Amino acid sequence: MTDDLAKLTPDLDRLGWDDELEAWSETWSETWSEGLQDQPDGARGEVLARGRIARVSRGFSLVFTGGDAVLAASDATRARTGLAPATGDYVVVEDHPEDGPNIAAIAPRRSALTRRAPGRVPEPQVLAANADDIFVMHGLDRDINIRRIERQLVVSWESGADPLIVLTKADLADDPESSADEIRALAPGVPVVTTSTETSAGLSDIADRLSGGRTVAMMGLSGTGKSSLVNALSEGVVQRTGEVRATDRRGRHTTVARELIPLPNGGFIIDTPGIREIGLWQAYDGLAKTFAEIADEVERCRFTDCLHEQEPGCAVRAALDNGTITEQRLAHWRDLAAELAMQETQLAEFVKRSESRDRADAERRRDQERPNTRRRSKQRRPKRKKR
Ligand SMILES: Nc1nc2c(ncn2[C@@H]2O[C@H](COP(=O)(O)OP(=O)(O)O)[C@@H](O)[C@H]2O)c(=O)[nH]1
Ligand SMILES: [Mg+2]
Ligand SMILES: [Zn+2]
Repeated sequence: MTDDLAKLTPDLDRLGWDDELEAWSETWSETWSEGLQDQPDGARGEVLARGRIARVSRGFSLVFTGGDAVLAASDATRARTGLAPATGDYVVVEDHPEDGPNIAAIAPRRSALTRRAPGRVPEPQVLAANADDIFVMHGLDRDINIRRIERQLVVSWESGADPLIVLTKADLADDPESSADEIRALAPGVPVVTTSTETSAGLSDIADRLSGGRTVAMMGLSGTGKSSLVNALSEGVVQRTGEVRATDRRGRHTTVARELIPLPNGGFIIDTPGIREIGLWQAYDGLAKTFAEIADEVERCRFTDCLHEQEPGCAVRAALDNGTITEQRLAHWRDLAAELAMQETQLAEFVKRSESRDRADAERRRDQERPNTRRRSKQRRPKRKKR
């Protein structure tokens, strides 16, 4: 935590702490201090700072406060509110006599880049909060994976921020503009820019997106040029390459944590390194926005539960016949919709299982409180047989 990020301390204004956040924190503080009145003197915390989370790692958040950056415990927040603090969150930090600095409150998020958390439990994970734009990044040094772009667009639209497709390493492509055109055709309504940190092509377009204190979150596989872009945009002020890095098994260097990086032009960029899989999390709006031409037709099908196969009055089939929808887009849309449907099933099962577990726990507790129940007598140790 003793790297350059902790030394960068943009003031509250620059962090985007506006009237709305001020009003939120005031309302919050009033309710909070009322709640504290019931607590004994020694257990009362006090507000230490307001700020924005620069990084979350291992139960701690580094918070830009305008003054010195503060390291605050995040786990307690999650336990108390069910919300895990995320990079980019606006927060109030409390200093507690026993627990030390911790995140006392998280402001309502204006956008939240959310994926399904890795692992078997169906739950969301916020990768970046309060971004204005999401850069969906792909390197022109390899074949473009359109399915990956579509998936990233679903997640981006769902976040509430606007996606922009950034094609990096334009210097390595024969004809970057024709690649951009191909992608424009497959991602209707999403701006596409090509850049190169080698030649500086397209960098001013990118910088414009970040001016006026805007926040951008980057999404892209390792090696697509995210860190290089940060270096180029920061004009050497923030040297990311070689810092805050760990060596992975293959001996390559990778940035390890999601970080909110202040840029000289007033903007912020959030790097999300090391993310290979973006699982969707209940991203119905995002899916509809990414495949708008299909979503429009689905609305017009005669049956609300139309599967767009052989049903009469299916607008999707009709649009396929007249060419407003392509087979490819429909197939990709079906796969992503199926992923969301599968998740609903998993979620329902998970809720059912945890409800029956809760019931069982409650029964066990009741039994233990009640003396002389069958369950208790069963626990008695069997008598040892005499030899
Ligand atoms: N030729 C060229 N190479 C680039 C460009 N941007 C990044 N690279 C190289 O691509 C590799 C991965 O870049 P990096 O920024 O670390 O990717 P990250 O994993 O997304 O952060 C590095 O070797 C960079 O030097 C570019 O615009 N042109
Ligand atoms: Mg990187
Ligand atoms: Zn239909």
